[in-house]
Formats: sequence, C-alpha cells, structure tokens
Amino acid sequence: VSGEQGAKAERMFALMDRFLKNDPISLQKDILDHVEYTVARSRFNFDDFEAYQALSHSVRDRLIERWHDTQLYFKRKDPKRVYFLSLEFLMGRSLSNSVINLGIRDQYADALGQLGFEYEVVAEQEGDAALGNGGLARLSACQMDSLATLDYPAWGYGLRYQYGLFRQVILDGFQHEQPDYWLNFGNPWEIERIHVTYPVKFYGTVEDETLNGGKYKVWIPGEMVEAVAYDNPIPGYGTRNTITLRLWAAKPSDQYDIESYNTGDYINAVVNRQKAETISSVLYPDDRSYQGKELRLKQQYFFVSASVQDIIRRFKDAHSNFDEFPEKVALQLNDTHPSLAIVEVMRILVDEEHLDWNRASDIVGKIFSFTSHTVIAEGLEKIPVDLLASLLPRHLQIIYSINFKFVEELKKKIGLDYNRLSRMSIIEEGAVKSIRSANLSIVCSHTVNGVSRVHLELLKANVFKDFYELWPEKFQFKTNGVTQRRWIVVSNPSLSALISKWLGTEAWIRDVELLTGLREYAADSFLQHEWKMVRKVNKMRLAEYIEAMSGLKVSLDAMFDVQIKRIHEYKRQLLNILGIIHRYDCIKNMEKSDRRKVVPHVCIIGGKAAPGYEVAKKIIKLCHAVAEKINNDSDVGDLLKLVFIPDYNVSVAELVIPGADLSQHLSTAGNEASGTGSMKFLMNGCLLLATEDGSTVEIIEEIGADNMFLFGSKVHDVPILREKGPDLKVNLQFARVVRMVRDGYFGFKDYFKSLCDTVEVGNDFYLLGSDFESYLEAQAAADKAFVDQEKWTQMSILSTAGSGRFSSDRTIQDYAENTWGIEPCPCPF
Ligand code: GL7
Repeated sequence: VSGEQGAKAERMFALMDRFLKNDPISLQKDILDHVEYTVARSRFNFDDFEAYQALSHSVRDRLIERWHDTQLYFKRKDPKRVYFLSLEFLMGRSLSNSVINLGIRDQYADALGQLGFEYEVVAEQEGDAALGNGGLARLSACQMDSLATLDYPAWGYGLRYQYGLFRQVILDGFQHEQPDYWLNFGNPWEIERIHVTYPVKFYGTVEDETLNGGKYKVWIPGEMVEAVAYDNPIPGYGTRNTITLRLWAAKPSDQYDIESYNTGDYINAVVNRQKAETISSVLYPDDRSYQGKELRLKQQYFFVSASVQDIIRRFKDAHSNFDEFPEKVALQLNDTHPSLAIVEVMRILVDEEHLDWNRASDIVGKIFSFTSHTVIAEGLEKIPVDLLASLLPRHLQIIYSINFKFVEELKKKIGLDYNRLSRMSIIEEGAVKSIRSANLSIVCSHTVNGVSRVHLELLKANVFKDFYELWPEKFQFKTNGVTQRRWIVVSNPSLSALISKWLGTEAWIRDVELLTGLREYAADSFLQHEWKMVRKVNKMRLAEYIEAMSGLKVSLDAMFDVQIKRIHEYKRQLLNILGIIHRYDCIKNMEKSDRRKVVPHVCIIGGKAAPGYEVAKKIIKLCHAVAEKINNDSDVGDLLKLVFIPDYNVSVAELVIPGADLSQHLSTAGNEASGTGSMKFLMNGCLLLATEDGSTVEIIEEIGADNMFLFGSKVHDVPILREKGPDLKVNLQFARVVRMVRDGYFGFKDYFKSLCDTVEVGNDFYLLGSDFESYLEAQAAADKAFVDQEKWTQMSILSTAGSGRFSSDRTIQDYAENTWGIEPCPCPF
C-alpha cells in the first residue's frame, strides 16, 4: 500500500509490539488483564467461570490477529471464494478447539496452573453453541474446520439464533423441552459487526418501472428488517489461516412499520419493532420434516438475502463486470434450506443490476452447487405457493419464470410426457400448490452431490431419477467426513498423544491418511497395552460422569455399548432396547452357573426427540422404564445396566465417544443418507455394530467386515421385505420381547401400546422384526470378540488406522477440486 494509507500502516506497525506473545508470563498477564478490564472482576478474586471468560477473551485476541491477516490477504489476492450457506451449524464449544488449532493449549494450561486454576475445569465452564439439530449441522461445523485448515478462501453463512436446540430434561422418564438461551452469559467467540448490516424485505407488491428505455420490476416491500453480522473466526490447524463464519441476527430497521409512528401509536410501534427480532430467535427443532411455516420461510430468506447481498457487495468492491462473477464466487447450498439464494441472486442481477434474464441465469447456473442430505421423498422441502406469494411476491414470479423456461426446454428434450413433466416441474400442483425446493436447486445448480455412495445411488434410482436421466453428469457424491482435530485431538488427548508417539509424528493431525501407519503395529503387544490403558482412562471418565449424573455405579470391566444420536424410528433405538430386554430375559432365565459366561454390558443411549414426535418420545420413556427395572434388579447386578444420557449434545459426545467400546448404528438400510457419528467412534477405536447403510458401506471397505459387527437387511432387500409385508415369518424371540412391553412388564402398559403397534407384523415399516435375529447374532459376535481382549484391542487399533478416509479434510478437498473450483490461499504473514 502506498501514499498516505501506506504511511499510516507503517506508523501502526511501528506502534504495534508485533503480535501477542505466547510465553507463560505474557499469557498470565493477558488473562489477568482480561479479568480486570473485560470481565471487570478483581484479579485477586475470580472464580472458574470468570477465569474461563478471561481466558477465552485472551484466545479471542489471538484469533482476531490471525483473522485480520487472513482477511486482508484474501482481499489482496482476490481468489475465487466458496460461500457455504447453511441454516444450521452445530459448533459445540470453541475454547479447546481454538487453543489446539492455534497450537497453544499447553502454554495456556501452564499459565492457568500458575494462577491456581486447572485448564480442564476452566474449559468445562463453556456452554455449547447448539445452532443446529444433528448430523447435518455438525457436518457443517466439521467442514468449516477443514476449510480453514486446508487454507481455502471460504466463508460460512448462517443464522444467529438466540435460542439453540432445546435442552432436554427428563422427568419421570419423559422428555421435556426447555429453551436454550445460550447467549445469557455472553459469547466471546463472536464479533458483532454493527456496521455490516443489510436491509431484508418482506411482503408488499411488485410494480413495473421503466428506466432508460428498459422495463424492470420493482418490489415495494411491506416490511423491512435489518440483518446484522456476527463474525465467528474459525482457526485452521497448523496454519495462520482463520476464516469467517458470519451469522446474521435480525434487528428492527428504521423503516420498519413507519406507519404506526405516523398514526401516533408509539407504544405499539415499539412493540412491533421488537417483532423483527423474532426472525432469528429460535431454531426449529425438527431435523427431517418440513411444515411450510411462515417463520421458517422468513428465517431462510432472511439469512439468504443478507448473505447474497454481502457476497455481491464484496464482489463489486473489486469488480465491475458480472461476467467475472463465476470466476470469483462459488455458492454451496447445504441441503435445500438455503435454496432461495438462487432466486435472490436472480432478483438482484435482473431487478437491481439490470442484467438481462439469460445472462443472469447463465451466471446462476455456474455458481451454485447443491448437496442433498436426505433419502426419502417425504424429507423433501416444499414451500406453499400462497405463503411465498404473500411473503416474497417477486421471488414467486422469478420462480415461475425459471420454471417456465425449464419446462419449455424439457419439452424439447423429452416430448410431451406429461407425467414426467409434472414430476420434474418446480411447481407441484395439487391440494396445496407448492414450490419443490429440491427441483429448484437441481435445475439451477451445476452439481448435485450425495453424502455417500449409497446415498447417491438411491437419489439416482428414486427421488431424483428423472433429473439423473436428464443430466447424469450433474450427479456426484462426496462421502461425509468429520474433523480429527475435534474428534481425536480435542476430545481424546491421550489417544492423540499415543498415536503421535507410535507414528513418530503429529503430521496425521493435518494429513490423516497417515493413520494407516498404525496398521503395522496393531498386533504389537506394547502398543496394545498402552492402547488399552488409554481406553480404560476414558472409560473411567465416562463412568464418573454417569455416576454424577444418575447415581449409577458401573463396572469398568463391562462392555460400554453406546447408541447416541437423534431419536428416530428409522435409527431404531427401539431395536436396541428390545435387544436389551432380550439380554435381560436371557440372564434371568439362565442357570446361575452359566452367568459367569455372560459378557457384562453397560448400555448407554442418548439423544433428543423432536418435541412433536410422539413415537420418539415413547422410545425415550421405554428406555427409562426398562432401565428402572434392570438397574434395580440385584439378581442381574453388573451383568447388565442401562443408562440414558440426558441432553445429548456435542460436548457430551466428546466425553462419551472416547469411552465407548462398541457403538451401534442401526438404521434400516436405505434410510441414513450417510451417518457421521460412526466415523467419530471409528477414529477413537470404538468397534461398530451396524447395518450396511449410508457411509457404513464405505467404512467396511476401509476396515474390513471382520473388524466390525454387521447385520440386517441390505439396501436392496428392504423394498422387497416391505412389499412382502404381513407374510413375514414372525421371529419368536422378537414376539416375546414385544409382548413383555405390551403386557406391562415395565409398567405403562397403555402408554406403550401404540409403540408396540408400530412393530407388529404388517405394520413394521422399519423392519425391526425381520432384522431382529440377525441383530442378536451380531450382538453375540461382539460379545465373543470382547472376551478375547487382545483380539478386540487389535480390532480397535485397526478401526482408528482405517478411519482416515472419513476425515472432513478429504471431503472438503474433493468439493474444492471437483465442485467449487477453488484453490488454497495460505496466508504467509
Ligand atoms: C442428515 C442425514 O440424515 C445423515 O445421514 C447425514 O449424515 C447428515 C449429513 O449429511 O445429514 N440429513 C438431515 O436432514 N439430517 C442429517 O443428519 C438432520
């Protein structure tokens, strides 16, 4: 930079004492300064939480330095950027992840120690940022970590909900939901950008305008809301690059409801203004169903509109010709939730930038890519036309135009096949006329991705069949992955250290394929011994948590057998519970002398049910009813325990996963698009008991079926079995355990009746009955393997060794190279 600006920059550099220092004294001083000036407590008297606040501000300062440098560098280099649009990001805690990625965890732990605090205790003070429901949202968070680590010029965009996913409270075994006002104690990980705001319009009318001889549409809004940016710096590991997750909050706009002021109704005018904020107030807690609610649609458009305006503003800062837009911008749609971004880009290009329609639509077709995360047709989002007509009248017109041109083109290609034309149309006719968000996304994106190989096959064969036949080249898959930084290094530091010791390097933290190097030591008795010790310590940590939470003491010799994920019929927690009942029943009916051969189990289940999902809530209650019976049966003792972990979230997962021996992934084949929980367990050396669904099919290729416990119908069997329906041979053991529940053996007979009905012959959509026998066989195989601890440990090492392919680094690199066309841009400062 030259001239006056350059001189100013030089003066600033001279004033700055270079970057913040990370030696123990500087860190201690820094923490104490934040205690005194940021938290405003006396440095002679502060508690663990205040220490956390001060520590996190000190870390934040270091993040900001890197973040500024990175952003400045991106601005100077002006590379093609990817913008990752997602309605949900499940970030969990930030502190530990940040200090590890910045490479200063140990220094901070020492500094805190010198001040009389314990790092682990202080880090525990942080609450979770739970701005998402489940796998899809956590995937976004993992992908942000990989984007930063791999130095990609990327931005995440989402919504800053004031209330994240509800807190689950269990009373008498029933789930209750409580609001998660996560911002109560402040959030040091975000930076409010009061100057980065955009107006977002709703309602109103569309009028024609003539300007310089051209005819344009003008949208006169009925309501305006202001979007304010909150930036969350995301540090990469082993790099200075620190990228931005920009979340939007809704604030009343000065132009909001001017009418009420003019009519003198001041109080109501103020109350109305506050309504604007409700747009970003609460996360919808359903993870796989869509109800066409106005607020949800407002949320989607709100974050999409602000993001698109921001992206176009950044482009225009450096460019004047929109033909260059596709060379500088890639927009990724994380599921269909942000699909209105397509329409918003069209609207701005055509109505505001006055590009002609074809040119705008050509640009749109080059910048958007879409990833689907669902398998079933019912999971596809639809927007009622009436709702859209009132909320976003101009967008509806644009969608009609896009569809008209698409259908006209289609007719030329496939002729007048009206069935097919109507299936492929973006508009669904019928009782409730609606917009099919997936069709809109496919038509306007250059690439459609599935999240595992099986998922893509299912999309091609079912929900997106017509589109696949039309544009086979558009369809790809990128198997999901998770970040080893959070899921090994942060959550399992002792395993992480052990891996580095045996591989002789920490390079696997960035280059995860190196984990395969563990294979050659899998049978080494020294490694096995150390591996077992690490796993035991993690089990102890988990056992302590269980005891603190429920008062239940569990034996460390038992197999810790875990199923943690959202509660869904298709994920079949019910199959797990019925299996546990079977195990209990067997133990009870066994000769005492035979009990010595039983492998003790601590069965751990955790997960939230969507508040309106009755069957899922009954499954939670059943789990508690069965636990009550088993855990109080002294006759069974340590042979079997069942624990439900309440309020499952990212930080609970970080504790549970490293302590699990076995984890269960029981989805009826063909229902789990990918599944990512299994990858986290795998990285931590936990063995999998699973159906051949979603990403498991690819896990088998890496680990080998011998090192897993597989069971159940295969993807292609499922439709046939469903078709056969009532002819199914009833499994007697299955019928017996269901009967026990039905007969009130665990109490609540009437309450569980409808739950039992869901698995009766003829009604058993998720095929619990037909998979039960094979499920028990897999359980027996796991028990048998567990007895031979040497073999088990070897399988455990091989699981970690084979987990490299399931890193989000691999997924992101694939997206960057094959979908977005972006390149790393490492900040050299
Ligand atoms: C999901 C899929 O159900 C899950 O299998 C997948 O791993 C995840 C990430 O791709 O996306 N789709 C979805 O709507 N939710 C998911 O977790 C909530």
